[in-house]
Amino acid sequence: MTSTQNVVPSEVCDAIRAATKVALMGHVTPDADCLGVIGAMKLGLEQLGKQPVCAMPAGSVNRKLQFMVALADFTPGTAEQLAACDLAVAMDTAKEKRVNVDGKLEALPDAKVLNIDHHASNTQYGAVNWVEGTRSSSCEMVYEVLRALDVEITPAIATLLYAGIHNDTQGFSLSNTTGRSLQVGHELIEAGAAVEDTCERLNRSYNQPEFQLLKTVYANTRVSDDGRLGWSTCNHQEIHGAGCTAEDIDDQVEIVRSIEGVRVAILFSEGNPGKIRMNFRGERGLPILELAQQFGGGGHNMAAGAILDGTVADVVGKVTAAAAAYIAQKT
Ligand SMILES: [Mn+2]
Repeated sequence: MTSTQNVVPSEVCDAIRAATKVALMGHVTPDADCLGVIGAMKLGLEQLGKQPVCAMPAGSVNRKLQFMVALADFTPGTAEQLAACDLAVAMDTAKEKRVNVDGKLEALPDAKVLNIDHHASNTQYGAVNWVEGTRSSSCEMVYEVLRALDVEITPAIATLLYAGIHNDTQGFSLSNTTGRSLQVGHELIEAGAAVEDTCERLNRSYNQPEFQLLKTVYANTRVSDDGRLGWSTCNHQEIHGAGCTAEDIDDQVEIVRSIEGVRVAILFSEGNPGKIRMNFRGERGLPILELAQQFGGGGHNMAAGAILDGTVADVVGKVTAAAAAYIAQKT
């Protein structure tokens, strides 16, 4: 451990130091960044003698990411345990309504809310907020917090945080990769992060249903005549027919963005009947957050999401028209 940066607001550390029972929560449809912060914070707070309670409504973690739950060794807290917390740390979650807790923050009436996040669109819903839209990941921020609290970065903590940074930067390959994210990655490896095993689990461990779904996303990919808009779809039948669920959809939008010339990539998925989820990605310097916000969504400048009611065909028609107009306006 070499570098320390005095970047964490003192209120963040003060809120954690003052707490006893701490609820740890991320966003619905948890990804590796979300599980990384929950797991690393859980292990770190135990070192400090706190009683962390992880919020994770049953069944919300997909198969591929179960290893992170095992690594952090947590069982989801009960409603009673969550309600007894005096601090709620919401991480990687841009809006209060995206918090992955049954009953949302009202389920924790006595808890002060600490909001730690790297989404530019974060609504600052905490009593204490540390939001930095230029950070690669929430894991990078929680690393700074744990260092500021003098937590020992064990191999398990390092692995959890590395997984989140790796995933949110697509292996340190996206525009959110900064010198600091590489430096934190370096320090996590020095602390014993299991890089090869983790990245194999994240990127090279599809089971047959997940691989089948990839084939569907490839087959359904379309590109606009000018080559700047790409999209794909997977409807309810295709997802469940492959043996997958709504939780298994997220990174497949990378297939669409990988096409040369595509500036906006969208994946439309119907994990739950009539609810069309959209994953938006901006490529080659074109941000898509404003586009996602046209449909009530949110996220990052270059990666965002939204959900609309309807059929896949209706939503695709409406959203691709808006996306084409958006590209014409912005480029
Ligand atoms: Mn994230």
